[in-house]
Amino acid sequence: MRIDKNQLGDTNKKGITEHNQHYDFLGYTLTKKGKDVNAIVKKLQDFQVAIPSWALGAGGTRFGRFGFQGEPSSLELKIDDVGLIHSLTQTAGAISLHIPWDVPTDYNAIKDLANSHDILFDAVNSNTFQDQKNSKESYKFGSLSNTSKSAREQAVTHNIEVVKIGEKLGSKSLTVWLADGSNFPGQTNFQSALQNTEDSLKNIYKTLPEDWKMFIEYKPYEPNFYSTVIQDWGTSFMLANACGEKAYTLVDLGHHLPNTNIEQIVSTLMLKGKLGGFHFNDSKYGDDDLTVGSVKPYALFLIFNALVYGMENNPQNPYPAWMIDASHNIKDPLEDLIQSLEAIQEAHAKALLVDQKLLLKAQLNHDVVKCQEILQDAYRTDVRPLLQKARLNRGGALSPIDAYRSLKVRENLIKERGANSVASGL
Ligand code: RM4
Ligand code: MN
Ligand code: MN
Repeated sequence: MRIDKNQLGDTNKKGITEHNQHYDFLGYTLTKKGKDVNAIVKKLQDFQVAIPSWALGAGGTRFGRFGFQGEPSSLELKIDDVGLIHSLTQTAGAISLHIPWDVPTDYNAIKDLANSHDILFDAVNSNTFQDQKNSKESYKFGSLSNTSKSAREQAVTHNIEVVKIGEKLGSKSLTVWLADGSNFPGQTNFQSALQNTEDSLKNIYKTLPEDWKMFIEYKPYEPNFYSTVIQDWGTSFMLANACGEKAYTLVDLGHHLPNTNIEQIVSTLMLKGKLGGFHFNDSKYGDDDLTVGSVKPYALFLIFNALVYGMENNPQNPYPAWMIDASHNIKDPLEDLIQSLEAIQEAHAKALLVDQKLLLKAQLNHDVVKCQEILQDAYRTDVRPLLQKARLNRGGALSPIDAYRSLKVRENLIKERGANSVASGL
């Protein structure tokens, strides 16, 4: 199934008068406050978030998985699904492949398909957290950090192969997330695990094409529950520095212990020019992979405030690669992703409203109350008409979820693919 712009025109008609009224009123208020509304809408239009190829089917936990009918059972169908999300939201203009879950067979055909949906290939992700069929070495006790040289070499070779796959698709970055760590005190020697990881990463790094970046992800725990080799941003930052200027830290929102000040981490990394990639999700307890903005929307806004500040003030930092990294246990994955994209753009738009000049003035005057007022004034603004405008300008849906339902997308997918088709991945 594909959604064409005419179909959207019809569904958009329903709410357009109300939208225009809301947009005009908001535009008037924001202009009075000195905001350039068109420039903000343009920034929202340009902001594109990659959808990971593993997020289009139902996720699950180790206690079970409840399938979702009409799941995409091939890479081609996954790209079609991203195409559907993109045509509705106009914010999902990229896909991030996970290797070996989604290895293309016919590269030209895959590129043409993505192109027909206006979708680019973002970072490619390696996987050394599972053993693949017929692989010589096991990652049970680690991959890049393994005490066995030949296990480390296998993991390095896999990463190099992932880059080769990405090159054929036009990707420009490799994301390395390691599950390496230990489950019990004494199981591992922290120093040699870290040293092995650094050496392995350097071996991957030195084969990286000139115009590529390597993103090093961190995570405090899971799947190992006593220690993780790259447990925090500091370790990732250190390893990225050890590798060189094309290596960066990747921040995944779910990879922090509760109450960590993520906006401060973002600021530190951007000041140092080392924030390369960003994974969106939300959580209550840990790496819960919940819909973005569903639990802590204010925290997301504060993080976006740091991101927007960094994008405006830190030319030393590259434009980060954005990706949603969530798992959908009970929702229709496509609806869930649409909700996440909406929450991302909402936090982004609110951050764009923060009056940075006034905030700086209040900070210099140590006017703490005013500082909070400035942030909360932006946060309390209902920016949804701006998001709608950005989508409409690009030919998307006024309300993506309503359109998804009224066009009966899932019903159509079930008809096309059958009730029992299952997506590969998580
Ligand atoms: C990890 C991490 C990675 C993702 C895998 C599937 O927790 O977030 O980015 O590739 O999950
Ligand atoms: Mn991640
Ligand atoms: Mn994760």
